[in-house]
Amino acid sequence: MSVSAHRDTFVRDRMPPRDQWPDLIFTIPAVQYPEQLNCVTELLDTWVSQGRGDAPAIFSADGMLTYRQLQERVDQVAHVLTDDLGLIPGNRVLLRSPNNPMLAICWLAVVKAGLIAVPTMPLLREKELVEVIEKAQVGTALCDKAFADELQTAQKRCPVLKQIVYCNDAAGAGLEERMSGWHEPYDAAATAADDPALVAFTSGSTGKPKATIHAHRDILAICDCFPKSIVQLSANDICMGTPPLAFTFGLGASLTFPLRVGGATVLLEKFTPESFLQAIKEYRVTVTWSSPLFYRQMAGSAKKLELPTLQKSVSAGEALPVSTRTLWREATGIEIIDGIGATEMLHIFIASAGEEVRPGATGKVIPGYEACILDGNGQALPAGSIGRLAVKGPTGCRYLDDERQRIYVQDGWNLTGDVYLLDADGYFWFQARADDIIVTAGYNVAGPEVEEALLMHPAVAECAVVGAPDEVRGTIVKAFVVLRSGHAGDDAMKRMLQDFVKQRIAPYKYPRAIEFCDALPRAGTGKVQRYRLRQREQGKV
Ligand code: 3UK
Repeated sequence: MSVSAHRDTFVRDRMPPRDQWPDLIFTIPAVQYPEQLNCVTELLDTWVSQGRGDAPAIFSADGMLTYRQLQERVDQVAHVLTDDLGLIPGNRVLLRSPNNPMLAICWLAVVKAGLIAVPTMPLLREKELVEVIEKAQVGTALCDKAFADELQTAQKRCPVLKQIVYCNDAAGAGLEERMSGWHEPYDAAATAADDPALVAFTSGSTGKPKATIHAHRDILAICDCFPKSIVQLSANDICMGTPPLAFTFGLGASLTFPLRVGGATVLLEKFTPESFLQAIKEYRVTVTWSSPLFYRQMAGSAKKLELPTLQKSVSAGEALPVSTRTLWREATGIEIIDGIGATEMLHIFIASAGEEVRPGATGKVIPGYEACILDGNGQALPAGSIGRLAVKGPTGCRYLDDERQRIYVQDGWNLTGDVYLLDADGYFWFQARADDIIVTAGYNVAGPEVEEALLMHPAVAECAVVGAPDEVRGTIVKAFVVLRSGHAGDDAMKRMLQDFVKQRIAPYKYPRAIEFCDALPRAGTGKVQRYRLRQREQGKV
């Protein structure tokens, strides 16, 4: 029996009932853990005690922090949280900041102290912050001064949020001042492996955001699967990514993965495609983590980018179009590692690298996880079929107090909401989110296939394809297209793109309507919000 350290059992008490949990499987040696563990001890303290305290851990605009310096600061913040502010294990702490060293320090301190981190996406506004605070019943927030405004207005509507402590305040007050009073090492809370460490909110395309619960063991399990077997990360690696640490893709990519192997991370508060490329050179980055669109923008029109240290690039969050994969390979020589992950699963569970890559496919299920595709009745389908993606592994979905648990988890499988084709070699080919399948004139059209075809045209910078209501045809395929600069969005361009698509995929899939726009609606994770385009179209009739 494991012994929980949580004296505040709010989150533990709101886990789904055991019979609604997904199966958790620990089949590979890499994910055997003791019943008691604090993941920050494993990610940080072990390196210092093993004599690697002087190795670089975090690079940023403010300079470099070694593992020892990082540990010192983490221990200071942990003291402030529990000894100054009086928090007890199991309390939730909201984190709000751009990606910078202080955010990393705060995340590690919260978890080391046995508290539960509730990171928030930088783009969240007052209304969404209120939802997060109320749902997770957050009493304390650590907030970068630059992000104070929205949180302050949210606090007025949330009596539960008693205290906000600011950091990176030019006035020098706040968290840093409190930290300076602490010099002793901090003993990590003696948490159970399955004590909750993180409540991560989904980007929530529709309805109320969902809060996913992840334990100390889950944090280690994601570090010991994808980054080790597929990326083959090592202590020599320097990682740099675009996703915020509040998005679990970014948490792994830019914090826990590099720390787990004794490597380093570069944390950038702001970047553009150009400045990110510059930073790869400046910090001698070896592995980048980003979204398909950002790789496309970085590849730009340049045929050759001089990035001598860069060895690997990981893409996740959305399907990686073949044309984007090709552009990045032509620019850098690197074959992108595409991977599908989900907030519910914490990180990536299907991916392939190097020689194993099949352009157009996401990849194979990674060691430690199992995946299959199911028909409408929950029966596994044979290779060659298209169905609902189902996955299980050492991590899985546990929503905080949410009816939708029964939708995501069925018969022990996590159902991500994606439609995939599984081929005879075990490769998974993304078709669409189930909600994004367009039914037009009796045919099923997967929007991403039409998008892929459009993206092959050199005039197209980005695009999104949805079903739009049509008086005659019921639903038609409609494309929203952002053109590269120098191209005009006129009728001639529409006809050219329509013909272009017809030549590449079955003609009935071509977009009958095309609308040119300056940008696509995107969530803070970088994902295109197709539902917003759909809603707009439905609002027109
Ligand atoms: C979609 C992909 C095709 C897919 C995430 C890596 O994206 C992450 O989590 P979210 O909860 O969204 C999950 C959904 O996003 N998706 C993600 N990656 C791919 N579709 N190809 C891909 N490579 O619909 C999935 O169900 O925001 C990604 C690591 C951690 C994450 N949380």
